Amino acid sequence: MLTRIDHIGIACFDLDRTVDFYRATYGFEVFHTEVNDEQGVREAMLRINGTDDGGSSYIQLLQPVREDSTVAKWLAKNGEGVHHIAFGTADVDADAEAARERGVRVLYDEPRRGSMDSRITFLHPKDCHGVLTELVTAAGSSASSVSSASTDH
Ligand code: CMX
Ligand code: CO
Repeated sequence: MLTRIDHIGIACFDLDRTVDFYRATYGFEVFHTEVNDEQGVREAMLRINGTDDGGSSYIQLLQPVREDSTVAKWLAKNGEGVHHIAFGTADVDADAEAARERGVRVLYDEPRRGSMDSRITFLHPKDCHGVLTELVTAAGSSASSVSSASTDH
C-alpha cells in the first residue's frame, strides 16, 4: 500500500547551485547526499516533513554524473525540472507486482538500491499518464526487512 509521497525528483545541471536555491528560497536543508553509480546521478535529499507512517518526504535533487545516464538524457531533451515522483510503501515488491498485474510496465525485475539504502523500482511514464513514477521502501521498514530476510518466497 502506498502511504505517502516519498520524494519528488528534480533534475538539475548544477547540484550545488540548486541546493543553494532551495536553502535560500525555502529554508530546506540537505539531509543526505550520495552518488548512485548505478543510476548515474549525484543527489541531495532535502527533508521536507515526517509523516504519520514513520517515513519522511523529500525533494530529491539529481545531477547526472555520466553522459549516458537517464537523467543526462532527460536534461538534454527537456532542460531542468520535475523528473519523477516517488510514492513510499512498506512493501515495494508487493506494490510493484500489483502494478504489473494491472498491465503497467515495471522497469526492474527486482527492486534496486536507491537513496539511503532504500529499495526502489520505477513504473514506465507512458503507462502512468506521462509521469515517471518510482516506488520506494525505506531502509529499516519492517516489510523490507522481512522480505530481504526471507528466502522462501
Ligand atoms: N517523465 C515523463 N516522461 C518521460 C520521462 C520522464 N522522466 N523520461 C522519458 N519520458 C518519455 C519521453 O518523453 C519519451 O516520450 P516520447 O516517445 O513521446 O517522446 C519516452 O518516455 C521515451 O523516452 P526516452 O527519452 O527515449 O527515454 P528512455 O526510453 O531511454 O528512458 C525511462 C525512459 C523511463 C525508461 C528511463 O528514464 C528510466 O529507466 N528511468 C528509471 C531510472 C531513473 O530515472 N533513474 C534516475 C533517478 C534515480 C532515483 O530516483 O534515485
Ligand atoms: Co527518485
